[in-house]
Amino acid sequence: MKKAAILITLFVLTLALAWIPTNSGVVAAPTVTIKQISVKTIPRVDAPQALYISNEPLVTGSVKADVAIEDVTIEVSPTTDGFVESIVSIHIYVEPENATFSGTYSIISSEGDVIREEEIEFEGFYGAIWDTTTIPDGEYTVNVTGVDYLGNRFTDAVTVKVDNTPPEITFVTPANGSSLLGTVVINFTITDLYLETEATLRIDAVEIALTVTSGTPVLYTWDTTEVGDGVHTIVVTARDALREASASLIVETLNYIKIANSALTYGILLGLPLGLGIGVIISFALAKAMIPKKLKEEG
Ligand SMILES: [Ca+2]
Repeated sequence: MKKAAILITLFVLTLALAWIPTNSGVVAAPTVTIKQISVKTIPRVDAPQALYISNEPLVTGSVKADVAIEDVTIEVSPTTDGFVESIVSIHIYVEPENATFSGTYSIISSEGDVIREEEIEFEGFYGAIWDTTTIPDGEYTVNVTGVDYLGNRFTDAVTVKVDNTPPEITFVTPANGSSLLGTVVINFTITDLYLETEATLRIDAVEIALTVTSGTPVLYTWDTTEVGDGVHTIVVTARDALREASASLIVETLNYIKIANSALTYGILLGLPLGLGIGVIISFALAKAMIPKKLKEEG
């Protein structure tokens, strides 16, 4: 019916243009150019078309044909195991690629907050940029919903985890720069929304594997007498899905210096009286030996 209506319209237009007289009474040849006719109700047409009323083409032009959509796909990239960070791309594809899609795409948090919602109409491909640094880390779903010219409804969605924050490591004990003796507790906490459970504690070159939970204190008992006196480095390394983070302390152990100092102190404390005692005995012995000799000389 619509096709017939278009043909009738073109025919009436032809008659109207033919009816216009010129000053000389001669009917001028009409020049009509229609650059584009959008025919939305005819069956699928894949190539430019010409409309004919008689043997000669009266009007010509391209007929843009709408094409039924077969599928719609939405993608977020780049992703790593479903995680995204920083600035990412949102790509929406329709198949076939010359089909026109009209609808919306949206980004919704796991709590239901609508982060973004935009009306879109495109043919084949649509691209957008998403800066994830402006929103909290968490799970988000990117949706696309729309229709083709036949009213067929299409939707697709992809869920990603946004993680722009490296693990945060906080030491409680020992204090950075402190001097340590004997057994001490290395106490620290790691926090991250998507913390990997495997972490590492390293004391100088010795690595200790730990299982950690975000926000739960980690206590490691360290016998500092097992290492020599001097400066030591304590490093904690933790990971989330996208990166690794470390924090370190520098401490000094003084066990053997302390022992040596103690020995020296005890030696002095014991040695002084002992020395004095021996000195006194020697003094008496000398005096005893010298006094009779002196008396004999005087006698
Ligand atoms: Ca993280």
